Amino acid sequence: MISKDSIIALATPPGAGAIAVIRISGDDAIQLASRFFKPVGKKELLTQKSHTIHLGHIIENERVIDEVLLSIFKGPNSYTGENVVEISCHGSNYIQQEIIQLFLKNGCRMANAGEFTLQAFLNGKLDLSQAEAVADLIASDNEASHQIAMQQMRGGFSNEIKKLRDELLNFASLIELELDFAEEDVEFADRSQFKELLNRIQRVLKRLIDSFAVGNVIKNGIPIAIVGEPNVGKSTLLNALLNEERAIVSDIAGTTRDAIEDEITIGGIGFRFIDTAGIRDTQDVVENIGIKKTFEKIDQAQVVVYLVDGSQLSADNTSILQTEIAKIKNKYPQKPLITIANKIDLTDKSQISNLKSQAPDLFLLSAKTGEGVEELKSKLLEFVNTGALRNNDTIVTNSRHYDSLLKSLEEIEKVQQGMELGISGDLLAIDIRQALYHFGEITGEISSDDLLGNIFANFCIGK
Ligand SMILES: Nc1nc2c(ncn2[C@@H]2O[C@H](COP(=O)(O)OP(=O)(O)OP(=O)(O)O)[C@@H](O)[C@H]2O)c(=O)[nH]1
Ligand SMILES: [Mg+2]
Repeated sequence: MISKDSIIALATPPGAGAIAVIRISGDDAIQLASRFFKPVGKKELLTQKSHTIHLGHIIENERVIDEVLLSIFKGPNSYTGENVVEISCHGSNYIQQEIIQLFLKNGCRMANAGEFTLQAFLNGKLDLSQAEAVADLIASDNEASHQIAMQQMRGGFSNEIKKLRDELLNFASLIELELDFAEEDVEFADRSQFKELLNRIQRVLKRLIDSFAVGNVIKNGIPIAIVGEPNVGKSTLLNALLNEERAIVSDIAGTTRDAIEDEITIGGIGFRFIDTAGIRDTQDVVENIGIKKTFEKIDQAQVVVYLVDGSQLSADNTSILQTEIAKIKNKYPQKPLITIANKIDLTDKSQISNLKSQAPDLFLLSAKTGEGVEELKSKLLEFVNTGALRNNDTIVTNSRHYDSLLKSLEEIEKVQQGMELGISGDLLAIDIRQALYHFGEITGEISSDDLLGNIFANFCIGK
């Protein structure tokens, strides 16, 4: 997988811009650049120090392509660990392409997606989970996902895993050593210390595994389903939350048939709102498919917003409302539920105060005028359990890591059971090795070309 070619790619987004950055990495990167770069100053590029920037021109056969700033980073003190050159040129498509073509004609090859970061991993600049965090960081579009990616990139997560792996490795070697002295019946590995370590590892693994539930929703946006009977104003509420005419609104019951989703950021956290088909008994085949989908969306949602038409509610039918709510609550006992009376702009004052005393949990708003929509956003934020985030705990967002953590836990629990049953050291050692293997998968101490190919294929070119 390691190639000795110098690789080149545009590091900034494709298209015209004020400037563009072209990156070259490889042993020959600086040598190559010096052939086509004429510095404004006297000193040759090859004699310049690492981590310096130089003004000059990119010249092909006497033709000046552009005036550029060229930065050099000498390996191993560079992003990839190899020699790296970054050319900041003017951001015209034409200039970008001319410069890239020039280097391609002269010994560089086009970088694959994520290849710079792959090199960094192969050269030990980052471990695998840190490299993956680089992609997450680039993809993060809100404060919460940014914070998690930053923490992972700094190695918070892998340091924790590596430390435990080292301790476990230490015990594994002691137990394996005992096997060499089987006749003498010696015990190098202190069993009570080992039990204590296993318990500690189990606790950490469980915490990390649990954090995935939070991590996953933060990365993908917390799903909130907006449900209720037809015409109560679900689509109007979606539009009000998104501040955009996203869904069709009409006074015809059964307007929305397919679930409509979109994301916004509230208080630094991404939310994904799902407008659904109104729930009712109907003969319409298409509408029924939509209603079936509504229940699927409730299943997937983190919070359910149940909407009723407040102007149709009178003090004596709040009991009907309560039974409706009870139905949903019974069906989804674990789901946080917010019940909303919409259209309070049509509801008269005395009725509003009536509702407030009859059903104190009822949230009152008008999707049409926007009254109460901001308060709803704050309430949604409260509902989201981001305690872990606030505490700055490590949060797992990557399903590959999640998978390896589950497998590690399974093996650790096998070792624990084995210890309880007093199984022989050689059997114990096998399970410990398995656990170590899954730990190593996370940080990349254990990796295959297939796995690396998969991970880095999801990166942008130039990173
Ligand atoms: N006055 C008033 N009218 C509203 C309010 N919210 C929605 N409406 C109106 O109620 C009607 C139905 O709104 P929709 O948003 O389409 O209702 P829905 O719940 O999505 O309906 P379905 O998609 O059919 O299930 C439309 O005429 C809206 O303009 C509100 O807060 N006040
Ligand atoms: Mg609708």
